Amino acid sequence: MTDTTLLQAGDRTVPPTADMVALKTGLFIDGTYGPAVSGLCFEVIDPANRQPFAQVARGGAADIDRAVAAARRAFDDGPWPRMTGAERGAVLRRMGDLIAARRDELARIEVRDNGKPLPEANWDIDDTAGVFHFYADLAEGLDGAEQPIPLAMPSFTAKAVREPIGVAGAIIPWNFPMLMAAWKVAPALAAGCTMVLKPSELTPLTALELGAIAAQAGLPAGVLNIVSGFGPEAGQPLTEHPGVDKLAFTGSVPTGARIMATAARDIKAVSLELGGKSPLVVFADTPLDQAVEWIMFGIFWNQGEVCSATSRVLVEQSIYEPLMARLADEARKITIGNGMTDGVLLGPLVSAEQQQKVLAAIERGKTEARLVCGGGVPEGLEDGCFVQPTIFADMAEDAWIWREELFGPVVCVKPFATEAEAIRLANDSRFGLAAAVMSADAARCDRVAAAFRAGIVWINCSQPTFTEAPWGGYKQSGIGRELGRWGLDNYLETKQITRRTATEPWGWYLK
Ligand code: TXE
Repeated sequence: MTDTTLLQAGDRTVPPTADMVALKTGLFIDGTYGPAVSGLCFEVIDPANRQPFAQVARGGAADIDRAVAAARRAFDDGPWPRMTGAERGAVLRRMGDLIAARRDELARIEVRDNGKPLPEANWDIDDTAGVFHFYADLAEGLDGAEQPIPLAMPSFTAKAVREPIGVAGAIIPWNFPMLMAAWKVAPALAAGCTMVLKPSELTPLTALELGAIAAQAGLPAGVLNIVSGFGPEAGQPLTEHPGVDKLAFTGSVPTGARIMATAARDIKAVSLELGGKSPLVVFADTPLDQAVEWIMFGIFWNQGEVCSATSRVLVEQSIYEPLMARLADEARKITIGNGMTDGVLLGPLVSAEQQQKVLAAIERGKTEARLVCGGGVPEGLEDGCFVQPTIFADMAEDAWIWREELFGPVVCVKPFATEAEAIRLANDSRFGLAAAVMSADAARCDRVAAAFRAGIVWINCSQPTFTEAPWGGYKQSGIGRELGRWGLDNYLETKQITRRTATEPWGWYLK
């Protein structure tokens, strides 16, 4: 153990240290923190040194029952869905303000929990606050947003109104722990829903802290409930629970498929944000520096643990070798280390399991592609879950390494001869989350962007993500869109209200 003592989960059980604040580590149900019904906890591990640094309550089916009951009461009888959008917006705005005010401490928790470099964790927390502020505005916009519907038949009028869908169950991954919580919590609350949130067992701390932030901002008890725990123990009962009206999930394709199948039993609404193997197409007229910069950002940012990472790079034949040489040169220079250390650009992967998964994938890749650089654990960093920035080239179109999501700092590079070939290779994937194109020719960029079968397209960049814009995938990358006004739609039902305005008898049965 390093600098903290393991303690029982409950209220503020991890004491402050030099680089961390006190944390909430109990389940947040009906407005208060407390232990799991079983009394069990699990350890949270710092992937930079594989040491446990916190114990968190291990929620199970009984805790999900309590949390859903609280959310159900808050939805069926509580004030939240009945408030005006402006009133809800004011609470969301305060949540955003409180997150922004605690940016440094929350970012440091994120580094310990996930491994990412501190400057990237700072972005995450800034974005998290921004998401709450954005949906605060959209909540206000819901007031008076009913739509009159012109009808062909006289003596009837109709309107469409938007209403919260009910109790939402949200299950999130570990790559952007607090931001992924915000992507689901903020629009759900803006819409007037109540929620049970299950963070990833690998990174539960900042999401649990959202409970304290919500309470401080004046969110009524029971509106947001947070149950930390493992997928089969806490996630599965949440997806099966008859008291839940809607499921929102971000994570792997197999888990997403299981959630969809479970939701089908009682026809719950589902939105899924799943994996990707996104292409970045680089034409020869792209300035080399820019190409190298965005290729690197597209795959090494957040250790490549990004659903939209551009992990397949297609390079026009004439610049293939020079670009590869430059890329390898720059990749070797990346500073790897503990995310807390100044100047580090690549932290550890989230867990020993993820590290092993990526290292095993690299070994398989070595049998079907040329390893250009990286390919192992960086020297001197064997204590943490680190993987070198890794580049593969010259693989076949059907190579496993070219087709499967790895979720690590591993990029595959392939040449192409024509625009048509680039588009064909880019779209030849079961995924369709993101795609990017780089060229000095704007018309060509537009053509390629239109041809991509993906939900997110970047031109002359890769990865910039904006709260205002829709986010989600085609094909096996998911269903539905998060962020922007589309994110709000996930949590709204549409009701038509039709009124007969004539007063004379209808005269169908009663002539
Ligand atoms: O994902 P899971 P894991 C991909 C990435 C990664 C792989 C495995 O390729 O290597 O998935 O990661 C909860 N019922 N992505 O195992 O299992 C789980 O507790 C209900 C892509 O972490 O999908 C966690 O909260 N919930 C991705 C969440 O699902 C269950 C981000 C995600 O875990 C459950 C993360 C069940 N039966 C991984 N089983 C992206 N799209 O951004 C697990 N969970």
